Amino acid sequence: MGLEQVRETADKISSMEIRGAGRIARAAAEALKDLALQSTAEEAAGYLDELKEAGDILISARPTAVSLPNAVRYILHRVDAAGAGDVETLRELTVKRAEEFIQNSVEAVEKIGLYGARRIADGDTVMTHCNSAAAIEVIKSAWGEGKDIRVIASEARPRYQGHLTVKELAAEGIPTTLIVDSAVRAVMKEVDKVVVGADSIAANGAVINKIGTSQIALAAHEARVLFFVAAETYKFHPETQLGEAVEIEERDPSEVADPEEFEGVTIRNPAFDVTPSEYIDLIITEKGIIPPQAAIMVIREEFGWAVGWK
Ligand code: RUB
Repeated sequence: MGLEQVRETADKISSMEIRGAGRIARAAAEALKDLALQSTAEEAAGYLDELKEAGDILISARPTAVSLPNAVRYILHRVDAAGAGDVETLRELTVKRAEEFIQNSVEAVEKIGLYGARRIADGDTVMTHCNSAAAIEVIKSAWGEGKDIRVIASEARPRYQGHLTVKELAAEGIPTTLIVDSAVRAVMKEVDKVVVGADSIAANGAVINKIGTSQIALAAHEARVLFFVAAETYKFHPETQLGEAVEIEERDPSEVADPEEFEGVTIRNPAFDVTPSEYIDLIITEKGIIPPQAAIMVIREEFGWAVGWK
């Protein structure tokens, strides 16, 4: 119990049973809440050590989505800042902050849907990539407002998260087309807007998202198609303002092809890529729609306290 259950959540995140930056963040918050409820620590110091160890375990599950450390930090910083207290007080605070993070996260996605839908016009063809709850919320929200839209979604090899996306959109009755990732440029002339999610957003406005996103941005730029990113403010990466680079996860080659069938061949599987800010028109957050150049302001406002804080 306790840390064991935290390790189980971390394993589910690494294996992608729990995936997508927002879901990962909420799962981490839930795991810290459960740990708080189960902890048998008798002293505040022991309790805090256990909580921090759990935080480290969760953070090391996947490296690219900053939502994961940001969720852990949101809770731990506030519990830590409460200073010395008895275990019961710290336990209650942990539960309260974890629930608060989860609720804020759910509401943030709803707001992003609402604000983002204002940028989708009746008759638009919208392209999306991978499976982003925030991007999908924008599309569903526009459809819910009665806009006659259609979606083109790329499959997102090697894990095919695009399949989840097309099923979810088709279930809403939205006209949806599935394409292979390499068909993106060929169909871009039919597209009015691209909406994708984010795993991390750097201080310079660059967006880190599922591998293939930057190629889509390039094709959109060439075709003068608007490129939107839908992302909660906890996807902004505080350490990037101090020059830290976002780590791009390289997953197991066997997700791409069976290495035994390709003797002597190096198979690589980078899971994310970086889209520079010049290819991004807008970032839709729950606090408003901003140009990518304003990313630094979001980081200062949301995470001013976080720099230098573990
Ligand atoms: C998922 C992915 C999503 C972002 C945003 O990658 O790149 O676009 O995480 O998703 P993976 P959301 O499947 O490897 O986790 O908007 O749901 O947070």
